[in-house]
Amino acid sequence: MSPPPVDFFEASLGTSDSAVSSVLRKEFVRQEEGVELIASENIVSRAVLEAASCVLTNKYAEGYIGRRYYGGCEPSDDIERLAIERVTRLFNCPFANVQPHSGAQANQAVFFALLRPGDTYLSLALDEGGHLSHGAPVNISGKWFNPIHYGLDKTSQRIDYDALASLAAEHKPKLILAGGSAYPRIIDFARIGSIAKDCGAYFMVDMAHIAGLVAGKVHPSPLEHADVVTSTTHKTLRSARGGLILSKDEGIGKKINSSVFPGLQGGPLMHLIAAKAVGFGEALRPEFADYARAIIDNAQCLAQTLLSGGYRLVSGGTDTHLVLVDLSAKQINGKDSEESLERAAITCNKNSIPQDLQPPQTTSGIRLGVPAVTTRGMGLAEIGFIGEQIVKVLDGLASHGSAGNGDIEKEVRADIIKLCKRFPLYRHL
Ligand code: DSN
Repeated sequence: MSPPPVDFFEASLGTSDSAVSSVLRKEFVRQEEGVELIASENIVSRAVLEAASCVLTNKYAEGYIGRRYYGGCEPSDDIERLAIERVTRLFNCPFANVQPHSGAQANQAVFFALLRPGDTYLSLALDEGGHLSHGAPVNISGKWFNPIHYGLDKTSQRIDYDALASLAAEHKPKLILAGGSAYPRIIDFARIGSIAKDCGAYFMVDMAHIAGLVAGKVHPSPLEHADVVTSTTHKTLRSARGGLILSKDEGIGKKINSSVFPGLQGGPLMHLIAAKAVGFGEALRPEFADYARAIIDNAQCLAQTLLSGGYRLVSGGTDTHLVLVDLSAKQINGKDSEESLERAAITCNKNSIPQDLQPPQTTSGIRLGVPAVTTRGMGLAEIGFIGEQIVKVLDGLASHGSAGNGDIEKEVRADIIKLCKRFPLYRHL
């Protein structure tokens, strides 16, 4: 006998599709019971989560406010207007495009607006903290353009600005790109902006990782110096998953708009623009600055705990939300460390370190970030405890070989789950 038909408009996901629903339940438990240290992840509010699954998922709204290619777009216009008004206020600039589906697409849109195929630009090398979409050979940004990479000073492991200036003088790039995904230090935007000016290049900053720190005013803003700034919206900024482009120059803004649509994308994801608007609204509230400050304090605490436990950090520490642990002296690699920590309910990612001798699938480092645990309300006591557990697990790996020390992993896992129970996530789920 076939099962009774479900009520299309009323049946919950659990009733309508138990297969998907049970996997989502598993993911919720994974998020709630574990410590999330992936530096690019965070946990959104219930309000952002609700908006992300709102009725705008049903709507096509190709075009821009007041200039759509479909009827019925008045609420979409209202939502996009709210998102733009909030985010331009948050970052104090006149132009925003909130339609990019992701940070990589936001970067593509800037390249499409300001560069021609084959043009030269400078960016931070991927294995020194940069990003795939900043000119990696496998990415469109590396295949269709001519990226020249600057890197870090070998001793300080901070950006070598003198070498960057020499590269700019030598190659006369059309654009200089700053920002990355595993660089733990404040970037000197003023210095790179002036190098760009000297060689007549656009200055672009990808602030995806630090956007929430900038919004919370605990990190310098690139907008004072850059012609164009891209970001994701879901990392430290803690809004819905997606991308964003900002500029203080309305002329560049016009080019960016045509580049995003119709240049690269079709219909904007209006439900996610609604959710971005909610997140931007949260970031405008005074308590967001407290959260941003707590991220810095927690990252410093994690760095200190790992250093005290005998682990080396790239550049010796952090100014931001993340630390990059150099495991090479311990004879363990990033892949085994990521896996061993995951068995202990601590999630992070393997990451190349400068001059890494291991391939990217193995790496000699792990990247750890504190935005998600900070959002949960964990403070210095909890972060210190988590840092000690990481040291225990990694020491276990160093003494037991790549399979790790199962007893320690089990013991840490139990303690981490106990800790996480004190910081519950969404109670309505
Ligand atoms: N995947 C993001 C990160 O982890 O940094 C960047 O795209």
